[in-house]
This record gives sequence, C-alpha cells and structure tokens, in this order.
Amino acid sequence: MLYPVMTSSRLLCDLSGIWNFKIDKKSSGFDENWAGSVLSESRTIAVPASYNDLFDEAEIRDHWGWVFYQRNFSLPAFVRSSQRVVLRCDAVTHRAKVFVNGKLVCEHKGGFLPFEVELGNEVRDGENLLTIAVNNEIGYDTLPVGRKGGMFSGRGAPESHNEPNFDFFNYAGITRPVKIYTTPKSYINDIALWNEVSGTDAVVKYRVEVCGETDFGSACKVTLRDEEGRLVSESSGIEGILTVKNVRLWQPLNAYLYEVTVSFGEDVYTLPYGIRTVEVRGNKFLINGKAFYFKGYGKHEDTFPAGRGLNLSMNTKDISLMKWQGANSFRTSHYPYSEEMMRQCDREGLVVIDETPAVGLNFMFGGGANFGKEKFPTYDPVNGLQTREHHADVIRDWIGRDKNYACVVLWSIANEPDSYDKGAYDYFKPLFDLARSLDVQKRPCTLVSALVGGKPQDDVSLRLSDVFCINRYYGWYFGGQDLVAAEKMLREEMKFWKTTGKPLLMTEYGADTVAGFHDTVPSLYTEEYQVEFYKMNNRVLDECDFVAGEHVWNFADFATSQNMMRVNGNKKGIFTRERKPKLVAHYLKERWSSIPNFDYK
Ligand code: BDP
Repeated sequence: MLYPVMTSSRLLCDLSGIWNFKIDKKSSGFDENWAGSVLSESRTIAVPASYNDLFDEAEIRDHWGWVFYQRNFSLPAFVRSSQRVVLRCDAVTHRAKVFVNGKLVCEHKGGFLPFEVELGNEVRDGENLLTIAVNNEIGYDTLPVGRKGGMFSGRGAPESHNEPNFDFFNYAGITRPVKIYTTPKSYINDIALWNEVSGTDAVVKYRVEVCGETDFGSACKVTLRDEEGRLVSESSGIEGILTVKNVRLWQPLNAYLYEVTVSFGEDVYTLPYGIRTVEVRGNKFLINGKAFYFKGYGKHEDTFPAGRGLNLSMNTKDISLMKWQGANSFRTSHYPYSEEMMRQCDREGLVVIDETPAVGLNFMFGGGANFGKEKFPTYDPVNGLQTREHHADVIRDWIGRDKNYACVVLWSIANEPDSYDKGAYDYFKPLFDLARSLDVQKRPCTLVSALVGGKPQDDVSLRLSDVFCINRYYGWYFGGQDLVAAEKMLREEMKFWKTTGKPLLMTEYGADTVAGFHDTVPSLYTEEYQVEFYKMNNRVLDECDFVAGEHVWNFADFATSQNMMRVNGNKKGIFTRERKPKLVAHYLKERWSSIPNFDYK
C-alpha cells in the first residue's frame, strides 16, 4: 500500500487534531447506534495518540472493550465530482469499525498497519460525521497475543480485562493519523521497486499496479531523478527497468535517495528510493557487499502521555540519540512502526530490522497466557494459538507497506514464539515462504528466539531463518547477579552457534536499571551493574566472528502492565523514558564510536 502524499494529481488532508471521545462502558454503543449521531456526553481527545494515559482515570487507562472517536469533515464539491476519495487509517489499535454518517464503511483487525476504504456515495455535501469505534481486546487470535481475564479471574476479580502475553503496556486507540486523500479515477495503486548493482552501475526494476479505465501499459511513465532533481533515467510501461550509471548507493548512516515518479493517465505519484544490496554470505551479513555490524537497540514506540501514538518529535530525538551514541540500527520490536519513522530512517541512513506484531506466541512463559490454568501446547489446534491466518494477512500488509524502504534489511516474522514445540515448523514454514515470495527485494528472513522451553539445537529458527536472532539474558534472568557464572554460560552457548555457519545477532540483552540507583560494587538494578552486565556480554560477543551485531534491550525505559517484576515499567532502557542517559549510555557511546559499521569482524 502506498504512503499517501500530495502530488500534482492528488490531494491529501490529515484529520489529526481534536476529536470527540467516549468509552463504551456497558458495551451498548452499537446497539444504541452511537455512530448515527453526535456522541452525547463525550469528551475531547487528541488524535493520534493512545487514549490510556491522556486522562487521569484508571477506568479509562484499563478499559476493556470498545471506545468511540468522532469528528466532522467536509469535502469540496469539485473534488468529489472528479476524483476518488479514500479514507486511510494509518493505525488503529487493535480493531476498528469505521462509520460515515452512521453507515459502516469498513472494519479492520490489527493495530499497527494501515487500512483504507474508498468513500463513494456515503459522503454528502456539507458536514459528514466520521465515527471510528476502536477495540483493545487481545486474545489467542490476535497479534499481539493475550487473553481475557487474569490470574485472579474466577476468584472475585473482574473477568473483563486484558492479560497481555507480552511485556509492554497494551496501549490502544487511534495511534497514527487518519487521512483523506484523493486520486484520479484511473490511478496508481501500488509500486514495487528493487535493484541490482554491478560495479559502478545499477538497474532499478519496477512494477506498477494500476486501476481504472485507461489503456494500461503504454500510459504508464516512470522517471528516476537524483537528489538534485536531475533526470537520471526514464522508462515506460507498468513493468520495466531504469538504468543508473555511476550510482550513489544508500549506505548506513550515509543515505542517498533517488526520487522515482510514476505517472499513469492523470495520476502522478512520487517516492524516494535508496539503492543498496543486502545479502547473507557464510556467517556475514552484507550490505552493499561489505560485512555490516549491527550496533543498536530493540525499541518501542512508547512515550508519555501519547503512549504508542505517533510522536514525530520524539522520533527525531531518538534518531539524534542513536547517532550521538554511535549506533547504526534498531529493531521495530515488537510491531511495525509508523511510516513516518520508516521514511525518516530511510533519509537518515538508520538500518532497520522490521518486525511483525507477532509477540506472545508462546504458552511456555510462566506468568503468561495459561497462568493458573491447565497448560496447553502453544500450537494445540483447539486450545492453542488461532493466529495462523491473521499472521499471514499481517505479513501481506506489512511487506506491502514496507517493501520499498532501503532502511529495511531483515524481516522478523515473530518475537520469542514457542520455537521449540513440534508444532512450530508447521506454523512458521508457510509464513516464511509467504514473506519470501512477497518481497521483491528478497531480503533475508528471521524469527527472534528466546531460550524458554528448549535448547538452541532444537530451535525451529535453525531450519527457517537466514540469520539467527537470539534474545539472551545471561546476567539477568539467567545467572542473576553472578556475572562470572553468566559469562561462562554465554560462552558455552556460543560454541553451538559457531557451528551453524550463519550470522548470529544478539537482538536482546539487558538488565533492569533504575536511574539514580548507584553502588560502589555492582549490584542488581544499579547503573553500575548495567555497565558491568554489558561489558561482560560484549566481551564474549567480541570473541565470536560469526556475531554480526548487538542490539541492547531496550533503547529507553518503557511502560508495561503492572506486575511484581516491573517497577513502574520495564527499566532496561539505556535512556530513561524521558531520554536522559543512564551511566551505561556513555560506555556504549565509547564502545560503538570505536566499532566501524563495516568489517568489524
Ligand atoms: C524479552 C522480550 C521483551 C521483554 C524483555 C524483558 O522480548 O519484550 O521486554 O524480554 O524481559 O523476553 O525485559
């Protein structure tokens, strides 16, 4: 799906701003047809944002079920008569029903990817009433995975609340902008770009999907311009190649973006495109033919008080901090991030491991989905996960959205699924096949593995992934405060990964650290311990020539559900939630500044 932009043929209108808002306490909003008229007793709310932290009421923060958002819009008559009008929601978490003037125009499941609907006769002259009902319930059939109720359900506590099977707050709402854009009646529906580089030259291949009534192939024209706007190459037809002599490559932290413009009939669409190659060869991860070393973080879209709401200024700040620290990459743990962030990373040269919202696909975690109840295997056909089809749909939409970004170099199909169970191969094999068939750039695929419920030797990732990604907490959950023992265990495990002959990325390792806690000797939760923890782990990683990168957990402290393991959220940040550095931030800055992006190993 194309990111909506304004061009000489398309209008774009961002409906971000102040909307009306009401939580559906009694689940009566649909029966009472709230979408059919102006919401009574509503309050105002910012869009985009998660609603949870915007009001000072536990009832709203912890609400389970539907909430209603509403606003008016009107469209100039000349636009409606001459163009297609499309309503696009960039992300509504987790489920949405969209109504225009009381009529249901579309429904969507999945909280981190865009969806859109063409508006026809539903739009009338003058004011139109737009209502978006949003649901935050998570279950065995949603991504991320959770369940209804909690550990005390059935013992007097209310059943109706979310029990996430993942370690981040279940923020919900209209978390990214809602937009209206227009196109001519015959229009460009999608563009896929990929490239080959040989020597100093490159060819960019393209495929355009068009809809409408014009004479297809011949009416499509494509140009490629350099950053100064000079024409580099042109072609025609819905498929073709663009030749680029003396190519300027997109490089990590040294981005270069060409501009591809497609015109079809009256329609025009322009997108930036970085030319680079990605390849796994032996135990190296190559970008533009050179062995890249990932330095960076697992992150979250998590700020106060917007929750997971698009926060452009914090994204800018985060990129600045990453560069300050000498990092070159991050993973979109544990869901696809906003398109604005992806486009910014393309511009800034940040390398991205792009992840689906498939987190919590694991019934082996102690306090997780099956707490206090009978344990079922994760992939049990009746009582286990019911996410297969949805996971496939998500992969289609996710690669459809992110396929052209140069910054994306690796697809992560899931985070810490139950990858040791015998059902894992049957679950994941079709999803890997699907991702590989959809991506015209043929990027490598992976899943991110924990060490819960099996041995590395039995991990299904060994049979499916091009690159192995592991989350390991030696010196925290494993080995606790005994860094000497933890170091031994990590070194021991690394012996196995060396035998695989493929690159290994440490995608998570970290220790909870409360900013301001100090000691002369390293003790758990202090800033000094976090430094010693990373020094120990990095010492081992540095010994391993097959380790192609280190992503610390986490970039910043973040909000989680409340529980005894979390002191007002997860405190493994290198930065606080407000983005102030902990002691370890300076250690990592020194380390990463002296590690080159290429040929470190
Ligand atoms: C890993 C998860 C991550 C958690 C982290 C932790 O991938 O989401 O936040 O552990 O415990 O298992 O801090």
